[in-house]
Amino acid sequence: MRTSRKGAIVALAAILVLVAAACSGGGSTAASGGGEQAAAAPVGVQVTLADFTITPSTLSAPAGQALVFQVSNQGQSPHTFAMDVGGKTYDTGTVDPGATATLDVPALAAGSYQAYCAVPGHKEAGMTATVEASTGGTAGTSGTTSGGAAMSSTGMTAQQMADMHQAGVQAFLDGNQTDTQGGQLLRPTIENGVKVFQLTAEQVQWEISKGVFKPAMTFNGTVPGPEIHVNPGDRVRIVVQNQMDQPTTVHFHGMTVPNADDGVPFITQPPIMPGEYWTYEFTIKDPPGMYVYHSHFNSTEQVGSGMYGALIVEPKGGWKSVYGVRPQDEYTMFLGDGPLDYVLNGKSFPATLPLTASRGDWVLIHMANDGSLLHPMHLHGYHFEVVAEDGFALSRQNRYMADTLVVAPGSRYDILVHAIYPGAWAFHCHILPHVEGPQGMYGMVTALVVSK
Ligand SMILES: [Cu+2]
Repeated sequence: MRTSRKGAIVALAAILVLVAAACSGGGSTAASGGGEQAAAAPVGVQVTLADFTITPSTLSAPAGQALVFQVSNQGQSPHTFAMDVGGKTYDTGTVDPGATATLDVPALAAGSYQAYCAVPGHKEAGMTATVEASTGGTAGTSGTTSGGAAMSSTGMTAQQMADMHQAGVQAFLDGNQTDTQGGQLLRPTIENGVKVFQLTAEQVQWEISKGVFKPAMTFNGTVPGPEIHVNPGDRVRIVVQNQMDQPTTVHFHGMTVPNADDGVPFITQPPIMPGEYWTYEFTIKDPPGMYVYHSHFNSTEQVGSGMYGALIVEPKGGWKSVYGVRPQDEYTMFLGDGPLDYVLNGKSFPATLPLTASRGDWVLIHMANDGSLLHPMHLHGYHFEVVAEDGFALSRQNRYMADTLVVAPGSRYDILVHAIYPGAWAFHCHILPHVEGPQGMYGMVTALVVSK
């Protein structure tokens, strides 16, 4: 975290914490019983280092869930935060005075673990803490957490809950949580006037949030796969190489294509077996808008694990020729759920990227849901205009304003936001278990950040 941004971050964090609090009223996600939603996201644990203490001295954590220790050094000396688990040492490395770091620790079995500063002499000087990993809501029964404060039904103190929410928001606002991003533009080669795109189906470990890797099935190694941009009338060839250990096919969702290029195994083509390739070729007959390519083989696993990408038919005269205004900012937002958990563009909050705009911009967002659940996407502070459905621009009288748009599996929408209100405005799925638990926000949360 850069200190120069600290004031702004704290202010934005306050906004988003308020936002989160407003959204989270009502039923809580049960901490006991280890529901699937709770198991999906790593659990943040707040740690403060000083000269020469670790606070709190007893760190309560759920057993059986990946942990992310959010470490802040408020001392005058460099320190580390380290833990020995099963013969392996997990260590942040040096955290300078005033700096922060995170330490990812895989799921722990229930029990007590020692944590310490690994700088020589500091452990002996008293820089130790106990990590109590427990199942269900029994954490902290000894009352040894900070101040011996009362536990909420979540097994955390109110302060711990607030701290974890804040840590997630800070990580989001710090940005660049993961090294990878999906949806990058795929450049074609031109062969005799045909735009040729190369897609490779491959299995990778995909980082959905910092330090949390999931086995993914991808096009060209990313989730979403790369973006294919074409114009009406283009002749397009898409060569799909299968480097996975199971067959696949590719379907061009919403596109008008010859039947033989529809990508359905044993209806229009044989599956593309491992090591083989298949060529799809067609002319773009559909109007400008958002379309999707995705696997059509073992789809629950393959699409759920990331095999989808945007196929954008761009108007030759720019989007103004279709929607009447010229967008200064253009984003694609893929909704996903399933084996990769709840993700926006293949990332779970806080690793999602914010949508940024300057005040007064028109922001065009192409939205698509390639998950298996409905996701009502809600933008705070604004009403947006729905200008296209399933790749077809709506007529003037059929456009409509909304702040919450239910995006069904397979649906696409183009929406326009006139970014006239500065600030960080949360933009999230409103099915609450997809976005927030006792430890803070996760999953399908991002923000529209409008500069002044
Ligand atoms: Cu949702």
